[in-house]
Amino acid sequence: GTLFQPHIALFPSAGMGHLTPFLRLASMLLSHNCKVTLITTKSTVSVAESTYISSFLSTHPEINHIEFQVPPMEPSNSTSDDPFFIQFEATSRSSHLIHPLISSLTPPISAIFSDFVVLSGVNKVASVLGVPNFTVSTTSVKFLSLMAYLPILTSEYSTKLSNNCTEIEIPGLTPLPISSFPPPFFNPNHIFTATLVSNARALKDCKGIFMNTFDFFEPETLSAINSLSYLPPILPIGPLQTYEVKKDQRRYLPWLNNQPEGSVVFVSFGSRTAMSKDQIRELRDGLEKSGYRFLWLLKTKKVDKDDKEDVEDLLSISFIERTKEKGMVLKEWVNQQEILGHPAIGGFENHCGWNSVMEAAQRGIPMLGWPQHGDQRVNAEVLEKAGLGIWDRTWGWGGQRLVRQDEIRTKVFELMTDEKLKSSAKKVGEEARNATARNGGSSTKTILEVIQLLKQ
Ligand code: BUP
Repeated sequence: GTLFQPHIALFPSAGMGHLTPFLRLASMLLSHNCKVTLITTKSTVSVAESTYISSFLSTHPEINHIEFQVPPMEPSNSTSDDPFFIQFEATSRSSHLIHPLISSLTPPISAIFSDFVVLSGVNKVASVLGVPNFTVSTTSVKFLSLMAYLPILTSEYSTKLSNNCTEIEIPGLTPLPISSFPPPFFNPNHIFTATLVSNARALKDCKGIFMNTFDFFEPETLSAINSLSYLPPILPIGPLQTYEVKKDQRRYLPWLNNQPEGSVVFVSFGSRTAMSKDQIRELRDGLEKSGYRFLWLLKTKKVDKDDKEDVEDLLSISFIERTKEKGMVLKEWVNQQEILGHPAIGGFENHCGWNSVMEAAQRGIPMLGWPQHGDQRVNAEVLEKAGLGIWDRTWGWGGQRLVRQDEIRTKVFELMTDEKLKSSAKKVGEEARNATARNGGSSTKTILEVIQLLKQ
């Protein structure tokens, strides 16, 4: 009948990179008159996650919140000590256990939107409940296509990676350089790889895959992946729009307001990068030598609550003194969307986490990519091809080698002076805003079609 209110259960996985797109999607669903249930794990890895969840819930009391207690895993001789990977695996293994938590809700669930990392278990729950499960992918289409192919790839490593090949051919897609594969992918037993492989096998059984991207950004990969018979429809619905409430304590704002338009490099490597002290010093000197103004978000630990060192100790008081007119260094959570939207920002030096890429795309801010781990090198290829940014492949993965101050200075200079880059990034921004336009944007249409379907 008419006016049926679909009830959608959202189930994100660990880390801000995963939580963020889900909260943005939740806020969009609410604005389209859907009922939303948010499933989160009982304890989160980072403080940022729990802060975002509680502030989101308090601004949206109409949301039904379910806390899922993930059964602890037997202490094993794990292949990784990354707390996010460990949480991925634990949640992935037990995701089918959400069934009793959502089977008797009123009104009954009409669909589940779940993270790639819990896909396999949630597919089973969805099929018992007789509702569709859509995957929400938190990466580029190019990296998704690599993950989708991973089960085949890991079983064929011996033949594929034999004679020193430098690229992998995935049917229908442009070849991927081996150097862009996340290093754990070469070990099929690594928990990151094993978790992705088991969920990749389940991709074919979900109803569709929401992607935080837009047609203009990855045209070739999008059309190629849509022709692969082993995948459900790919649904580009990005860039997902911010909902974040502006906080009062933003001591960077008055500083930013005083900087000339387009003059500041915003430097941030996401919520999960632990940069070594040596590398931080090279970056510090490279930034200073570039002569550009900078707003630098400094992090030394993978998990926020472990990050306790002082800016002065890390960078030296004399550096802070010398650069106090030109630069600001922060060691706190900021509203990144708001910073990227500030007229003073002229460039973004970043790890190429997919949310960050989409946030820069939305504003047409040129990027200097410095991929650190995971999907980030593949993402860097994508954003370079789209005209949003540049990166230097010889810098390697985060921590692989010390990138010297002069290399950093040179690239920052290029980022801030390349006029061709500026105009192609601007074009990306226009296309991103077209895609998300309320009337007729391609991404808007795609999500509205799904909601419409669920309303019937
Ligand atoms: Br740090 C930081 N403020 O201080 P990514 C991040 N963010 O708003 P990541 C802030 O968190 P993965 C801060 O705007 C983005 O939406 C940022 O996601 C926001 O990278 C999100 O960019 C971070 O995808 O996650 O955190 O490294 O490794 O999963 O990509």
